[in-house]
Amino acid sequence: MSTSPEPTATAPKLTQPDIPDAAPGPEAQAASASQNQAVYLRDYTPPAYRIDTVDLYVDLHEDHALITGKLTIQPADASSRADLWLHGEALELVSASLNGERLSEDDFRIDENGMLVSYRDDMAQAFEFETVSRIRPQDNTRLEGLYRSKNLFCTQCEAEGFRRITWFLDRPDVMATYRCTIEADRDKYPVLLSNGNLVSEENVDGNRHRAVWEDPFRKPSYLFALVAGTLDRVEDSFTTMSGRNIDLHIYVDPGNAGKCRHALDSLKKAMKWDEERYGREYDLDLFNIVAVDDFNMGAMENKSLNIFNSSCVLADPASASDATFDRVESIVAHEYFHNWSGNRVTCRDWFQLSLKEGFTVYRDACFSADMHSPVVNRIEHVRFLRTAQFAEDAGPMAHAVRPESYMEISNFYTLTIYEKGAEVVRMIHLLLGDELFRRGSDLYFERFDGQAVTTEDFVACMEEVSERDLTQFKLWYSQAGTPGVKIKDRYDAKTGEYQLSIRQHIPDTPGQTNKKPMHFPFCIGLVSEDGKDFDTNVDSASTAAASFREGHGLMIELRQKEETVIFKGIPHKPVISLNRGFSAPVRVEYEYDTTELLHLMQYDSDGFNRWNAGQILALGLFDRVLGRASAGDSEGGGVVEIDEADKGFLQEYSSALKQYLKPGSISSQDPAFCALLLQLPDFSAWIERLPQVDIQLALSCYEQATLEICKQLEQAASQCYDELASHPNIADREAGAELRALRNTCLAILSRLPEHAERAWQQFETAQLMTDQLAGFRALLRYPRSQSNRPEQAIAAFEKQWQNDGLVMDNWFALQAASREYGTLADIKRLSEHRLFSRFNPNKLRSLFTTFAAQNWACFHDPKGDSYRFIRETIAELDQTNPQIASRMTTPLTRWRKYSEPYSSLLRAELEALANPEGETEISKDLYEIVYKSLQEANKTD
Ligand code: B3K
Ligand code: ZN
Repeated sequence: MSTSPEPTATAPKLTQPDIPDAAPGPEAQAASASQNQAVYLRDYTPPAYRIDTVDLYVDLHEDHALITGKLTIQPADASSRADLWLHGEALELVSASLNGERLSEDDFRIDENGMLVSYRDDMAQAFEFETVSRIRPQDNTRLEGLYRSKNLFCTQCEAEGFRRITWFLDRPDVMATYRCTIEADRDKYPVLLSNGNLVSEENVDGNRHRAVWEDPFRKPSYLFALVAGTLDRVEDSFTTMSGRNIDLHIYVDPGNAGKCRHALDSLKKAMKWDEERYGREYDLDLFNIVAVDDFNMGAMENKSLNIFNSSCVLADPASASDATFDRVESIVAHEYFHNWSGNRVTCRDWFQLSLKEGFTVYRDACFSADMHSPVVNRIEHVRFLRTAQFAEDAGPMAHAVRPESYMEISNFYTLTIYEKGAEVVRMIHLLLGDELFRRGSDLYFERFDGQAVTTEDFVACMEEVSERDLTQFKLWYSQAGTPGVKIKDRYDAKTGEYQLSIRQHIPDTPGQTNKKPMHFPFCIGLVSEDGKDFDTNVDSASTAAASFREGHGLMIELRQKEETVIFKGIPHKPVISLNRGFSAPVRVEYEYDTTELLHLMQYDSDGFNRWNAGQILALGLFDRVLGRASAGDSEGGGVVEIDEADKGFLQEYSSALKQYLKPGSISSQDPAFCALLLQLPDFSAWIERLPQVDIQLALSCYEQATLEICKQLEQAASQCYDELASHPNIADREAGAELRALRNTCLAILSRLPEHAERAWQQFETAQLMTDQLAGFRALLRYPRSQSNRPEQAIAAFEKQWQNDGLVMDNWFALQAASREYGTLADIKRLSEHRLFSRFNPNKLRSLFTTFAAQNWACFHDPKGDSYRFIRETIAELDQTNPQIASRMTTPLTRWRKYSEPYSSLLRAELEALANPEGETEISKDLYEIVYKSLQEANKTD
């Protein structure tokens, strides 16, 4: 394959994408997206048949499983005489019968997407359709449908995995009640689980047993689940607001029962919170969670049988970091919240995915905010959104919160659907206020209970209760791209009038140009010289409506391309605090000077904007250093240095930061909030804002600028680090988490400086909690071999200590993969051969390869292109076993337009190589869509 840095000729497979302009015919429509065809929202038609009941018999054996699916079906319209389409992939049909009569091969047609049963008269009313098929869960490396994870059988059906278990109309608007019988060897698979209630269990011949489960709630097929294996069970219970007792069970690999307490506590907190905040009570008598090691994502909300990646359930203080504890809490809550936002009320089609995901992320974010610090939680969410979702919105995969089309729905479990979708719900909440939002969500849950609906239906409930017209607001669902909001201000000292001119702009994205202005809440404050907010009197000459929102201050509603807001009676020029609490997911552009930002950093009553002011200051420094290095201002050009003006800036900026390092301030301020203020923007957060970037030059500028800031903070950070060591709560898992966040931020600052390797080693070696051990390890991995042998010692010691704990070892792989010193391409290759690494385990693949490609800027973006080639070869290989993982791993390559030469052409060449595999190798639909879209000309409409 070509390794040339020059772009190769346009790839033939990509110039002829099989994307129809016209609506696909009914069969293709029913078949969803067949190979490389797009499905369009505009083509949605309701199914021709309903499936009312499903009776599954799953007979599990070591080398195959036999699935009998008995469906009661009826036509949606008895006069339609339509053929019956059923999805089915990788199924070997043994027999099919209709109303008890075995069908012959003339009665149906099978292709790689499913089966088309010819119409006959007894399909005009309810009929029974039964299939028997053979599948091979043991060979299912895609981890979709029914598969094996170690000695366990388990399922993952969302979005389109059920069709890999049995023939079915596998779309979310087909809702049925399910009965599932599982039969398996009694010794190997003592635990047999499915959705709903256990109806019976019995032994059968041949040392086998079976269990029958029934779920009384109608559900789409993507919520079906099944588990069979040897598992330990941890039990608890919850009493609902109406006094019902719910059994809570977590099933884990033998030996892990001691790591479930936190997940159980989180579940109970989530159940209570949903009752209090949304009036939603759990509806069955049993709630099960099963932890599995091989899982493509975090977790899955199957009705009453959530299946989790074990990394999102198991937590104990010695082996799980504080971040893991928080992640477990929020994912357990997220999946539980889906019981209403997703399961009881589900999506009509997959274009509506954000209906359940955006809303549920919003719900889990509010839950976590209530459990911990709201401001810290908000900053963490926004930091992630601005870095990763904004990048997605600016890249080739940009799509609306409700996309118009897709080839492979698995590619649309994106940050836009999840995180931006959550921001959209947050904005509705803000626009309506607490009371109306709650009335709107009550109406939504009550009106659509048991139905499969759309984002339009959700917004309509909000409109109805508030008597507001949200037509323009709904553009957030249909227009992709991050709006920019440019602000200019003018103060007139004579009249005391302060005027804001606000202009919004929504960038073009692939397939979408000339966008309309959006409607959104924009919270602002006018900060006076003494640091207090001015009482704001908005003049009636303003074009935007203004109102007050508890906790957010003044909320302006922007609707037009240009708006003017005038404030009266302002005695001196204020410092404007914009988009408080990140009230809208937009890019704000306003020319602040350093003094104003330092003022906001110190006084803004909005904690989010205090943090944000500090970030803008650091980003400004990075921009200036890069600007000079790129322009060659410094002698010889390309030289990265801090100039005299920056030195003054560094003094001022670091003394503002130092107030968060004063031990005295720790008792008066939230230490986790202080930690966030002290954390400089990530490299990726910085470059996301830049139009095009020379990666290695930008990286040098970033390293140099952060080093200078850290030097200024060294003494204060060192003192703060030492003093926190003796804080009485520092080693307490729960009460000490925020203190450790600050202390480990100090360590991260110090680890930029050569003198502190020993301190990092000390922490690493003596740590009792995983948070501290990992922070020490991460800090050590900054030190080059030439400076210290401690990092090598730590790598060996960590492996020795944790080699029997796969989840902890994921960190070991990931931290090395992200390190510029210990994550070189040679290291990555060596680690990929490590005895504890597995090419079939998604956690391991993400830890090593995805971390390398997405976070190791120094080693991945090697100007010779060797790392790019290695990752491309890895992706191509993985595409043959697990296309979902391969497709996700491709994201860093798709950003090729963002980088200057030679990186840009090198990345593009690798994408073209992916599109044109050698020989007979076929590329998956998952990977094809990503590669095709990222090579398509920017802004070309489909
Ligand atoms: N709904 C699942 C995600 C399914 C992803 C399928 N490729 C987890 C969640 O968002 O809760
Ligand atoms: Zn979800």
